[in-house]
Amino acid sequence: MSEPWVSSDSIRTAFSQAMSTMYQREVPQYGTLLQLVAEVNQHCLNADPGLREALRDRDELARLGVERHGAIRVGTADELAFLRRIFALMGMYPVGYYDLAVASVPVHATAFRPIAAERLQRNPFRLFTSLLRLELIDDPALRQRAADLLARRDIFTPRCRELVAQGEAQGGLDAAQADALVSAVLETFRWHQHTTVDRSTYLALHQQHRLIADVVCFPGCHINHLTPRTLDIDSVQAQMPAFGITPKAIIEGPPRRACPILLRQTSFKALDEPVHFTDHAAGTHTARFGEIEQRGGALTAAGRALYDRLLADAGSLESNAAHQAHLRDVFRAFPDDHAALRQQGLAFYQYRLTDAGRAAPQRFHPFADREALIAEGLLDAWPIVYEDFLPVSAAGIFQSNLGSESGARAAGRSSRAQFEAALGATVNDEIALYAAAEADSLRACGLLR
Ligand code: OOG
Ligand code: NI
Repeated sequence: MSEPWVSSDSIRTAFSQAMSTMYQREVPQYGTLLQLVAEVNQHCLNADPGLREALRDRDELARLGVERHGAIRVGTADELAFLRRIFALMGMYPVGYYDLAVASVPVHATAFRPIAAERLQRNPFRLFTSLLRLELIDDPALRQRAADLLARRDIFTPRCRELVAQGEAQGGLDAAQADALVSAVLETFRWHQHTTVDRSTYLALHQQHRLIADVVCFPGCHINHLTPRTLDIDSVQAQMPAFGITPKAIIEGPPRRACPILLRQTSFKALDEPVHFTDHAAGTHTARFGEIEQRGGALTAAGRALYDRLLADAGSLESNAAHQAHLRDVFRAFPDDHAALRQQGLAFYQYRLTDAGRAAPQRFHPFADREALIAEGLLDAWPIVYEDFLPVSAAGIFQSNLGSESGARAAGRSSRAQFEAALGATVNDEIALYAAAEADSLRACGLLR
């Protein structure tokens, strides 16, 4: 029997394409960044036929050009919880908890993303979604003012609310409803030149923290960046100025490595955009930017602990060249070949039988020596791509747009339980997801019971 409903994958794809088109129109520099990334990716593929083959072999080539992620920021539990319901219809679920208060940014966050490997394969789009922590505003009058403004707004259209309820009741959306949902959601994420406050309220909130003004003073939660994937982030960073784009000072995340791990990111500075206040005063607001990312392998809890320790030891230097050189030094302590990463249990891998392996089924059993099978060409191991975010990097991205890139990365109190209460659900544990994907692949090879 054929399902009357459109698949959540195709709603997510339509949504991410519509967001990309809208954002290129709203932020023309983002279109330029996309062009630069496409050129660099093409260059990498031409220069390295082995890489092209490996990507094609894993069905990665076709999705190389599509956006990987975007980010939004909301103000209330109701907004966050309703977003969760919208994204569920698009096959995106909350994964991970990110506390940015540790970096003096008054938000905590999750990423709504596909979970199953084949869903990520169809379309990997995800949204980093932050919730403002009003309790971190110390002036009580201003905190109340912000809460009142948030209580008064509805960032979702009535049609959007209706479609989500319908989708949940039916267990899906038909083609016309899916189109209507995408259009309705765009309305929430588009840019609004007209703020909901007078100039002095904006300035007071802005002075408390620029992010608070960004979340509280608008009728929607504008998408603040989109992020394509690049095969060579160092090259894009170096070429940005020639394309009229000013990059943030340093590339966040681990250094360039033979075996890339986790996630490297850089962005261009947010634009000053004209806005209008309710008292007819005019001003500018700085929120929206463009970002690129290069993803490597997912790390186990042990690998992640090593990464966090080395990153904390390294600190961050002013110039990108000096920072990267220093990182490369510090990260000598992180093994950089796949066999070592596997044997020391630092990274997750996807296993599969080679043709020769399929011809020797007796070699595959739970006690088999995996590394020997790999060495003999019977077993293929490929790093599982890290699909999540990094709190220190996210803080660096936030801060580059708050004008304080070297801002203190002080400790604060984390409140995952409070975030989950607002969300109305628990967030998935990303490490458990990678571990399950690795275990599934081993089981399919007969290497695990
Ligand atoms: C989100 C910043 C975090 C990333 O890629 O780490 C982020 C924001 O600025 O709202 O998107
Ligand atoms: Ni981002």
